Amino acid sequence: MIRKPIFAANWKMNLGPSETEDFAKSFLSKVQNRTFPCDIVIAPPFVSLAKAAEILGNVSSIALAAQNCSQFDSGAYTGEISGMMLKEFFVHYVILGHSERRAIYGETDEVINVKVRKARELNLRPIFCIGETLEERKAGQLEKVLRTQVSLGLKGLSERDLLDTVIAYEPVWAIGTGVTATAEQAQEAHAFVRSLVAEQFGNDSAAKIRIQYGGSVKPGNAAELMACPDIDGALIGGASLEPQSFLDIIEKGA
Ligand code: G2H
Repeated sequence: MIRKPIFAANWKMNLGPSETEDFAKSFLSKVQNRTFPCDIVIAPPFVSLAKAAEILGNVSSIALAAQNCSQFDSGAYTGEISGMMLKEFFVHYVILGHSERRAIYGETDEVINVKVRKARELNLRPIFCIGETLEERKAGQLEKVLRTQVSLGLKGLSERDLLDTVIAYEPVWAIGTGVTATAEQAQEAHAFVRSLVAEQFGNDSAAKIRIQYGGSVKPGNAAELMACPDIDGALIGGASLEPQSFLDIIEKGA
């Protein structure tokens, strides 16, 4: 089973519309007329999606993602953005359950599961994030934490919806810290996550689902991480803010 790797730029709260224009034009000049053996996804802040869509929306090798979406369709939810609204901006993926959403905004596994199912209802592809904190890892709770996040977060999905979902394993202690999990640590966690998917959805689905690694991925460590058999691409924060750096990661890892 060959899984197509997926490299996604998670810009977080960086690059407003004018900076997005600069990035998109520069990135486009580097990738146009090229084909890649992987999917390339860019997740700007909501307010930069229109500019990203204007420049990159018709580039077949690139898809846009949002960094979050509401679990609701519409109504009195001040500050929220629905999945249906995102679709008007050529958004095909949505990052859900990122550890920053869990830790800073209190998103629970149950809320994330509703968002994942809502995204699929709207034919958006979730990039469903999981990962343990350093305290949890040190306390020997890695497997327990991942098991809970996977079983609750993916609950109720059909096989088809599962396979249109990407899992991003991001150990919280490696996020934005410059500390990356070793390839061995990452592979071990990815293999375990794949075994959890097998328990919940069967071996065939587990063999097909894509599991990205995230947490301080850089041009210098991408090749080693991506060479691991259960790692199918990366979710990249800081190192995706500059076009050449993001492209270097794709070229080294794909
Ligand atoms: C993890 C990652 C992107 P960074 O959050 O999701 O960010 O690459 O900056 O650690």
